[in-house]
Amino acid sequence: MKQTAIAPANIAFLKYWGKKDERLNLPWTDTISMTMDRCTTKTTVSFDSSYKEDTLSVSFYNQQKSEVRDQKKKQKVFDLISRIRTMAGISSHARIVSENSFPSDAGIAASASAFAALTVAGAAAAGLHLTERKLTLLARLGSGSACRSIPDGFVIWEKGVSHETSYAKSLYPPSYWDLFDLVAVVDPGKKAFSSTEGHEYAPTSEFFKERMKHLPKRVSLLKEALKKKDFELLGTLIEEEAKSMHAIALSSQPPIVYWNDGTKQIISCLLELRKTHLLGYYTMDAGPNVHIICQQKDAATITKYIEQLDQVQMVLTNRPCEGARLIEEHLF
Ligand code: 2P0
Repeated sequence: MKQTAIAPANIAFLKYWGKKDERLNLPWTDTISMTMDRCTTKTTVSFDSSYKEDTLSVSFYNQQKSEVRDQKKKQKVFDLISRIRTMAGISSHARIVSENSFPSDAGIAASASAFAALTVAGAAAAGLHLTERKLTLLARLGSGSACRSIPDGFVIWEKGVSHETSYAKSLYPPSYWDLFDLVAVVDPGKKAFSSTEGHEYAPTSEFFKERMKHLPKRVSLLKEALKKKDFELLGTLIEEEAKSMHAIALSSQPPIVYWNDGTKQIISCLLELRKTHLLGYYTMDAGPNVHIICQQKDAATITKYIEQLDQVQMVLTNRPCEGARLIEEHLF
């Protein structure tokens, strides 16, 4: 059977950085994120006895479809498909075709949206009827952050203590709060260290244990900020968390420096704007691009300022959205 799903990327307010269990992608802390409507992956999966092997092709916005050359990533996709096959008790091979809504040179990690869409389409194509919670467990095995792209809007990934207990769920629907994530792209290039390497090195930082001490309090304050819609508290926590994660990366062995001149230029600009009560708070993933979290009323003005910076190549405007879901339109 053939099924297609669409899934958004997500931006972590509280970060997954370091794995308690590398095989199961179990995080050390609960993490909290927001889905991103402008950055999505659409994936069609079909299982058919006429296929001789599993195949995968991927395309980005405005580009031709191509084979995935990164063998490790490809293997992770096929591993997830094999797991789905086993769960469904089928033996046919799969054809997987995937399309990203954002340009490949935007420097935005596609693994969260990609594995979320693959999980939802793959499970349905194999005839499985899984709960949202079970889908998040499966997506997590493909890529940790992908579990947060299955539920809607504002999402928590409970760290859990085992495969069954490390799942994601929605805290609030997308319409709960008019927040924006303006992604200021400063470097579209491939990063020197993958997230998976960053996770592996994180515990070597002398500050890792210190970070662990602060996380439970930050998790509860962040939940509080969301509950009360306290934007200044939310922004302050988001920035504290981004600095904490990047301090770990910088001080790990080997050290990882994700920031570049553009990152610093944007942070300086946001701090200047804050003096004029224009509130945009920064966070970065495993790369130099800056996600600016702001309220709807300020999004256009902040975008105008950020677009004028010489290091900024483009700004992608995202709002919270529904999580991964099946759609009718197939890619082949
Ligand atoms: C996060 N990141 O919470 C953190 C912040 C990047 C920076 O989760 O090895 O692609 O596939 O489980 O999920 C990116 O790491 O890692 C990530 P794997 P993943 O969003």
